[in-house]
Amino acid sequence: MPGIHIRTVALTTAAVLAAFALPAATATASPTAAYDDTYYQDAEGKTGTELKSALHTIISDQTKLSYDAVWDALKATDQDPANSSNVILLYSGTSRAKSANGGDSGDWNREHVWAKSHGDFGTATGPGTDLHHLRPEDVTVNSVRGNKDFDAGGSAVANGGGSLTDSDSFEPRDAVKGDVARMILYMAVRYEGDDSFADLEPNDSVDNGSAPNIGKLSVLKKWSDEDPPDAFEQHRNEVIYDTYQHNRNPFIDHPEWVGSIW
Ligand SMILES: [Ca+2]
Ligand SMILES: [Ca+2]
Repeated sequence: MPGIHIRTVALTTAAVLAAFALPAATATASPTAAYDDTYYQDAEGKTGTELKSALHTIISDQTKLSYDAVWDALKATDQDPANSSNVILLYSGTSRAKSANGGDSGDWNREHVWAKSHGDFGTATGPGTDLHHLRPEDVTVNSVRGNKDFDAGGSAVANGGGSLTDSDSFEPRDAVKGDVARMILYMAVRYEGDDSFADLEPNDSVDNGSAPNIGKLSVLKKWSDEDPPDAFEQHRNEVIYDTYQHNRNPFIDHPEWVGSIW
């Protein structure tokens, strides 16, 4: 009965592969679960506005950087895993020399994913220097994004790595859509109007102007689902926590909290 024998072997191989796949997935989640009984202790068991409030208290305990100190911090948080002399540019996705930081064409500069005009917080120590939403980006691409809200659609951004834009919105390349969503939602929880800066909140608009809001929330939630945290995003959360601000982005550790709060 050779036919049956071969089928049995095939099934066994599939079962072995499945058995390997499950522990691997669990292992990926374990580094952040390590913080549940310590860092996130006061958020445990909470949902909705209670969870948001508990997380606000937890992540507001942080070291704050000067805007000048952000340059060197980004060289560490966004270092190219394949080349320690370079950083990875958020929207472009390309690797560029750390030493090419500046304001000229061909340089990279400090992109505020929560555009600083939305709430007018500028670059004073506070939301404008918070590493959890600051990323290296090509000077020209950064300028194309400007202070636009996030939404799907538009035409290709030159050197934007697949990012799109139209007159009132910007769509990042697929690989960082979730990163962008989780950075925006971190800002919403961290800044609640109680430390001399505006209460930052997402909404479902693309014409927010200087209001302390960023859209579109429904699109950001979708992006967070479609692009879960990867090793690069988790690593930068770790570097910010260990070395610089000593606070964490809860949505990188627990992406399911996005749906619980919003
Ligand atoms: Ca990603
Ligand atoms: Ca807020």
